[in-house]
Amino acid sequence: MAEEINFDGLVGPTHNFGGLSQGNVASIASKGRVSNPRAAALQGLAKMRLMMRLGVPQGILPPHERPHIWALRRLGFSGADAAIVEAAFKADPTLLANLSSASAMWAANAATVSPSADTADGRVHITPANLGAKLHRSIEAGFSLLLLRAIFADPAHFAVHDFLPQSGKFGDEGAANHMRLAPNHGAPGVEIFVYGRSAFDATATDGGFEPRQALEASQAVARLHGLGEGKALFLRQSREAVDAGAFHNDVVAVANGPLLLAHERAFEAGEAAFAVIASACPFGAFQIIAREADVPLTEAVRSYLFNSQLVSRPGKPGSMALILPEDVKSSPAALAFAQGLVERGTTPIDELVFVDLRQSMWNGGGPACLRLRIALTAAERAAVQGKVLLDETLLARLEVWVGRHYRDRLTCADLGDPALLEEGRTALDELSGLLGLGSIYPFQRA
Ligand code: SUG
Repeated sequence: MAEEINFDGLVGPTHNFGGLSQGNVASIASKGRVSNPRAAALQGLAKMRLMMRLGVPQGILPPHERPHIWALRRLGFSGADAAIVEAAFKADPTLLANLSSASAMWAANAATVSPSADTADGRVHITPANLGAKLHRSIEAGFSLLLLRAIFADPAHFAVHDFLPQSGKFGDEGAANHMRLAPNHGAPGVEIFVYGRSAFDATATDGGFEPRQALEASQAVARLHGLGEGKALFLRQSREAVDAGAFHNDVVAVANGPLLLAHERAFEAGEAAFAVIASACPFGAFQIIAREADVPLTEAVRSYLFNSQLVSRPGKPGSMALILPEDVKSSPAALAFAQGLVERGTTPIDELVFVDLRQSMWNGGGPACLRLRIALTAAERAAVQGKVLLDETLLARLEVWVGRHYRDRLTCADLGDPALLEEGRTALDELSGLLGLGSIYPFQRA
C-alpha cells in the first residue's frame, strides 16, 4: 500500500516576469509584466488547501534563496551581499534576473522520483534534475539536492542521488518529462521517460525550439534508480509539440495509476507510441487520447489542459479527480474535452476542479508544474524529516507568513534593490523554522 503525496513548490518572494524561458510561450509573452509575488504564493497555497480538502495528502518544498549570492560571487562579484546585488544589476540586469528567478516553485522540475515498488533495492529513488538547459533553472540543482537529502534523509528508505552533469546538452528536467503507469501507487509499474533529443545529436533545430531533455540523461536516471527490464520506457517528444510550446512533456500528457491522458501529437512516434505503452503495461493501461480535430495542439498548449493534476481520490478506489487551470475555461475545445471526460461516465475521472494560478501561468507553470509527486508507503512517510506535510494549521500559518513578508508588486528593475535580498532572507529564516528544517539556507550557515 502506498499513497501519493504532492509536494508543491512554495512561490518565493522574487517571483517576477523576466522572460527567461525560450520555448516557453507564456514566459516570453509575459516579459516585463509587473508581478505580484504575494498573490502568486497565496494562489499556490490555495491550490494546496484544495487538494487537502479533496483528501489528497499535501507536502511543501520551500523556496530557494534568491538572488543566488553564491553564484554571483562565482561570477566575479565581490564585497558585501547588498553591494553584490547592486553591482550585478548595474553590470548586467539580465544576468541578475537569471540569478533572481523564483523558478524553483515549479517542483515538477525538482527531481525524478521512482517509488519503492519499482526499484531493485526496494527504496524510493530520487534524482534532482540538473536543469542544465537554462541558466536560471540550472542553479536550482544544488539546493534541491541539499533539501531533498534533508527531507528524505533515512537511507533505509530513500536514495537521493547527485544530479547529473550539467554541461553540454545533457539536460534533465525531472518529473516534468516522466510519467508512471501502474495498477495503483503501491504496485510495481512502468515508468515512462520522455526525451526531446540525444545529448550527442548535433543537428540544428532549424529555427524551432531546442528540446530540453536528453535521452541519455533519462537513461542515466533509470539506471540510477534500478529500474529493471520492462520497468522503464523511453519515448521521444514530437518535434511538433516542442515547437508548439510543449517545452516539457507535462504540457501535453499526464498519467495517474493505470490512466494516461495525452494529446495525439505528444510523441514523435505518433499512434505507435500509444501501442508501445499498451504493450509495456501487462496490467492494462487505460489511454485517453485527445485528437487534433477535437483539441488542436496549439489550444492544448495555450489552455494547459494536460498540465492538470490527475489524482486518485483517497477512500474511493478507482476514482480520480482532475485539477485544471482556470485557463481551460477560455478554450471551448479544451473545456468540452475536459467535460466529456466526466460526463461520459466511462473514465475513472469523476470530478473536474478548476484552480486560479494566474501568476504562475504567466510564466508557463500550471497545476502539474507546481508539484512533485512522491508515492510513499506508511513506513516511508513516517521517515520523512521536517514539518513538510501540510495540515490546516500550518497552511494558515504560511498564509499569514506570506502576507507579512511578500511584496504585492515587483518589476525587473526592483531586482536590483538590495532590500529585496534582506526581506527574502528574513522571510526564509522564519520559514525554515515553521517547516522544522533547521538552518538549511546558505545564508543561515554563513
Ligand atoms: O522552466 N518557467 C518555467 C516553467 C516550468 C514549468 N514546469 C513544468 N512544465 N513542469 C520554465 O520554463 C519562466 C521564468 C521567467 O521567464 O522569468 C520559467 O522559468
